[in-house]
Amino acid sequence: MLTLALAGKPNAGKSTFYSAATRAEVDVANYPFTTIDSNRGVSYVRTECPCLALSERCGNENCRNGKRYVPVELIDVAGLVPGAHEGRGLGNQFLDALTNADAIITVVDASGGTNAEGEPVEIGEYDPVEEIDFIEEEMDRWLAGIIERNWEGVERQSRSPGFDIDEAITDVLTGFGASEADVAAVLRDLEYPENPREWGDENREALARLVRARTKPIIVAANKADIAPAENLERLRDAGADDEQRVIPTTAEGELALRKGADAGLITYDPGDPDFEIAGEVSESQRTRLEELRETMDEYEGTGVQAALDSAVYDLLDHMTTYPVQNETRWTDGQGNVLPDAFLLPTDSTPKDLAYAVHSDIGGGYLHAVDARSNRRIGEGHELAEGDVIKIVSTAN
Ligand SMILES: Nc1nc2c(ncn2[C@@H]2O[C@H](COP(=O)(O)OP(=O)(O)O)[C@@H](O)[C@H]2O)c(=O)[nH]1
Ligand SMILES: [Mg+2]
Repeated sequence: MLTLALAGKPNAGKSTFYSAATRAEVDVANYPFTTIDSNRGVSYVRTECPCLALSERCGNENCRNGKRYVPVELIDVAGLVPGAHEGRGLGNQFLDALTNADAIITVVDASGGTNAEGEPVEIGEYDPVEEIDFIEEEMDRWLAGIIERNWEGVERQSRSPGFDIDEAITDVLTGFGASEADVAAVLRDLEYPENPREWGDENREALARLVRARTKPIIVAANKADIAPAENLERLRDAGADDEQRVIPTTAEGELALRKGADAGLITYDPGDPDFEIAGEVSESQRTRLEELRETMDEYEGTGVQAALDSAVYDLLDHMTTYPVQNETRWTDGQGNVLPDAFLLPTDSTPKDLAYAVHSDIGGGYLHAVDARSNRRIGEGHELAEGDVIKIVSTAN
């Protein structure tokens, strides 16, 4: 499963985002509880279910009237303060948790109502643009520290014949989730001395920055959008645009309220909807709060929480949703369940990649695949697309 980690300074709203995003909304049969442990849970990205093309909705537990929710893992990690890479605050605990992440959602307090340490200040007093930079920098410097501490080993290896710098650096970085292909790609973009003994801090820092950017890309949730000065959100977006970084206004608190309200039957709302409807008996004060929230949602096309998750997976990580089936006419598995599974794969994946994602035996015995929408056989090099429904023919099924 893809893993997203929530990063940010204390009080930015990470835990609120996490609670909202991991709340059991859809029946999660395969995951008895959405929380794996205190800070690791199952969340969902939302996409259009292919069943919209059928005469009836699929009835899958993760599909709500054509809104398909596909599981991803979400980690809520300790707050990050300036100096975390040197072990300040819960820095190391935070940074170690990153190791498992495919992408990072940096939650910033867009209201500017908390300083760099997360302590309350007047709304608008702290500049959240600084927050984006310092959090990224803490991660980069932490990784540079790991490289630095292991550099002696690289130097030692360089004395033996057949030394390969890509391999040696990969050894140092595998624990961080970087593959040899990642390291090779990064080293291609980097100018560095051939002899590891001639590397300086600046070389290791540049390496760390590129490896982090490649293996832990960041998307920014500009949180507390409900109370943030509009000007802050604009500046955050501008700053993001300069760095080619996606910035999505969110109100985690609003999303949590909506999910609780929907669970209690007070409102109708599916995560990611741009709006909600009041369906039950609400008090005057609840109504006022909801109407205020609606204004924020009107402005930002929803609460942004689902949008941030979706954008992390579909845009930042460049993934798509594919649906393996056994019966290409009915789009079912062997038990007659319609569109039983959804797999998130990189957008350049082929039917064979999907076969391997389903099971290594299915991949190993891959013969060919059929596009269930067109009922045509597709070639081995064919790249799948979002929403593809695919029958895999394999010696293993
Ligand atoms: N106004 C507003 N407050 C929020 C929002 N998200 C979180 N908060 C509040 O910010 C404070 C810190 O939130 P928390 O999730 O504990 O932050 P964390 O330290 O980053 O995990 C709490 O009082 C939350 O209720 C939001 O979207 N809007
Ligand atoms: Mg927290």
